[in-house]
Amino acid sequence: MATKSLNIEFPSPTSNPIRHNWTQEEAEALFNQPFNDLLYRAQKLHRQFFNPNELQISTLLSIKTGSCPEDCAYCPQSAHYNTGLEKEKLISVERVLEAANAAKEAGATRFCMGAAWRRPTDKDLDQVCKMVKAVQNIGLETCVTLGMLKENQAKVLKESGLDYYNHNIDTSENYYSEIISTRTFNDRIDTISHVRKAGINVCAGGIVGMGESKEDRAGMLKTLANMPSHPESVPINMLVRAPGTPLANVNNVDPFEFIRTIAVSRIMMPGSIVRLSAGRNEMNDSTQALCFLAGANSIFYGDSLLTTENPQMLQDQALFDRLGLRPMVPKVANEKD
Ligand code: SAM
Ligand code: DTB
Ligand code: SF4
Repeated sequence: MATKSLNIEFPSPTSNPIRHNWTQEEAEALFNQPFNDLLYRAQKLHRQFFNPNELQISTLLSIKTGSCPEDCAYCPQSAHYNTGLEKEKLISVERVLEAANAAKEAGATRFCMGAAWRRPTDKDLDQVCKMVKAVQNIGLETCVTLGMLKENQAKVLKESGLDYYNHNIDTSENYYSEIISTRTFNDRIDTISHVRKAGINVCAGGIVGMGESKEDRAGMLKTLANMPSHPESVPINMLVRAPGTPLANVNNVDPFEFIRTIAVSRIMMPGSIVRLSAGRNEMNDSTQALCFLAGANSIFYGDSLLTTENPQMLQDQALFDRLGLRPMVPKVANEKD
């Protein structure tokens, strides 16, 4: 196998594949394997941990849109850039419930609510807790992404019954300062630690296609995989190039590099759900199919992400039919009705 020529010792098939001591060199060596070797290895592990024909289905809703004080160079919601976005204050619990019911009807099992905040105030959080309870009550898993959290805020969210908190590291520690100046990489790690400590499932991943190198992609996955516990959910986003942001005209990434990132995520965090997250609208069906072969087993389903477009549901249904993919039933159902 090509791994031999790279002079890197990979664990034998009998050793525990859940590791938290990945080196940068090992992560890079995974990326540098021949494509077919990499996909074969990822798919073999995928089958040890998951049914390869099942997808976890999440739907996203923006509950507070735009005017964000952070300067994330990829983000159409940052107040630092003129992106022509229609801004909106925190929406009502009723509107959230309406969207959650529609998502459930369409087949989603998890409902993710995103707010363009640096961090929520305690008053904001009260409102979000009401949303979490309402969504949980109709039998959907809940996820929120609200920016940085203090330790006690993570506890409050846990008490509301929240299942997942999404907080991405976005890129490698080395490349991070090229992308965001208003919060540090360590701020992000701290928030993720508070979420973990509160007993909420962690959803943490990043973005590919921001001008980063292969080494940066390896570094990002090394940070995620070497956390004391792997994030239960790992969203891998392809940058959606939003007009007006500093990254609006960044070069396209070779789709095979994106697929490699999915495969290396699957190998380094074999028991985690890996989400083929933002960017599907710009991907063809074959690229998406290869992402699923590489170990992606979750998607955002619904016509929009937070502020940008996602594939139409009918188009997704047709793709899943062609590939024989079916929805994954959540392990712990919140079903109350
Ligand atoms: N404001 C909160 C925060 O940043 O923590 C939560 C919402 S923010 C939109 C959640 C994540 O979405 C970001 O960390 C980033 O990884 C991803 N994201 C935002 N804009 C994106 C884009 N244009 N393309 C791909 N991913 C994006
Ligand atoms: C994540 O990793 N991707 C989602 C979610 N977490 C909240 C967000 C994608 C946003 C894409 C740009 C937009 O629609 O605004
Ligand atoms: Fe704000 Fe989140 Fe967008 Fe950064 S990614 S600008 S924190 S909404």
